[in-house]
Amino acid sequence: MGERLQRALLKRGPIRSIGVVGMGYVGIPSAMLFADANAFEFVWGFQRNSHASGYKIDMLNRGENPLKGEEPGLNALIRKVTEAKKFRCTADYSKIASCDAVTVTIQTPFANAKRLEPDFEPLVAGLNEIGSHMTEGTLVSLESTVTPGTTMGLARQVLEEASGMVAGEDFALAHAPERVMVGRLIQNLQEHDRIVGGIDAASTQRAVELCKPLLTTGAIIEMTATEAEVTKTAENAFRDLQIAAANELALYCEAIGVNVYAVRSGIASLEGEGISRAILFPGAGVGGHCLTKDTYHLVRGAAISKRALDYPPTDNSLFVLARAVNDFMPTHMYNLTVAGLARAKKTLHDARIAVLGWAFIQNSDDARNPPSAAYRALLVKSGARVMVHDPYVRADASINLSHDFKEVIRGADAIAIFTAHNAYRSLDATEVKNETGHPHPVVVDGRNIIDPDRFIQSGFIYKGIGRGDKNDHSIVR
Ligand code: SAJ
Repeated sequence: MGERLQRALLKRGPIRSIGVVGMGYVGIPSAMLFADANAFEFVWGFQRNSHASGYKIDMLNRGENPLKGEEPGLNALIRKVTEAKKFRCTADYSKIASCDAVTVTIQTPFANAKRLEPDFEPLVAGLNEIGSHMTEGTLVSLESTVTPGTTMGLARQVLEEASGMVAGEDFALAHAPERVMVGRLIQNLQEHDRIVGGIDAASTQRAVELCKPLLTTGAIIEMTATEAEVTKTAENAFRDLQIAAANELALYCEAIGVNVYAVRSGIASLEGEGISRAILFPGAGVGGHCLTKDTYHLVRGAAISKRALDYPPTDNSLFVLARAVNDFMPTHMYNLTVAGLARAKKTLHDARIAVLGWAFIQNSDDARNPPSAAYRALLVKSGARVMVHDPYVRADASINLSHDFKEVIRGADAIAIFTAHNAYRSLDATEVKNETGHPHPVVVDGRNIIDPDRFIQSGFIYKGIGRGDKNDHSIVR
């Protein structure tokens, strides 16, 4: 293994043309940066012409950005590379044949997280398309987050069966996981260190050749494909664990009657040699496409590995427990809402509730697994009428999601803040109260972005995650 691939790569020459499969939050910025790099001549963006996402093809080819949130630099870059004719989006996968390298940025959700059953159908479909069209000496680089063992296992198998070629001999295969956050996609792709792991040394070096031109301050970190898979899933599982610890602390602070944010900055003040205090922020829940599933990819990796995991099978994994704590937070928001309404002698039945924020993260239109969805479901089940506001997420009548803020809060018995959008940071307590038309509306702050005293002084009944110091305030009549 290796020499034959070396020869195939040498014969192919330097990477000039690239294919990016999956035009989403990772695929679009990656494709644009590849197209903008002098090292590369042309980039194809591959997108299935599906009912849900087919519209992106024409938008991108018109030089427009299908992503609606704040993404510094992305709009201009899309215009630049399409005008320069260095990028084109298509649903015609036969163009893969002309690509020296193909990256895979396809979603890898779980069909059933509890039973560790992933939904790899979109990934396998994409790999099949790539395998059926790729030519000798192509590099395939998986950027999607996958269960450890997938690159060396399922991905290699699907590509070999579809192409009739052998990984590590006729084509290169690597895992170079994305590490981007919505709101700073371009910056993260350029400045975060890039983990690159090939199935062999030649594949690793070919993937380094692909990733390096994108980096400004970020460095390449080489490892094996499986190490790269564990690194990616583990860094998200650790982040989820840190958030769960902050959330549990917030629940304790409410029970004890203190302000978790004062406690948090106290803890964070302990600095010095060898001391790191990465205490994150409690909140209304953890959403998105990453932290909500990558723990299960990591746990599944150990569960399906040929080597036995030396840990009592009945005992829950720490990471899975953390998932449960974070998944509980929307229910806690529900309980705070019920408690707040009770102080106004109201129940949820027939109450009007305004939910502020459907995106899983601030200043973005990314509404994958929003914590507010679980909260809304509980409210609807209790007979409440729920209106949803979000400045970025596409309006959606099925969940009463509107961009008209006043319409959403009009007549609201309670207002629940789920996303820390900038638009909600400067809410005027008196104006909001007048719009509700109630003497003592309830406000539940799930992101600690409003000043409790200003709302309490205006007559609100205030509840906040981790605000044990305020949650039993006396009502200002
Ligand atoms: N959240 C909290 N408290 C915090 C931080 C976040 O409640 O202190 C919530 C957010 O509100 C959000 C969710 O967690 O609902 C996820 O937020 P995030 O900031 O982790 O955003 P992601 O999921 O887009 O980004 C993560 C990042 N992973 C790490 O930092 C280890 C990012 O670097 C990854 O690229 C991304 O997952 C991914 O694509 O895997």
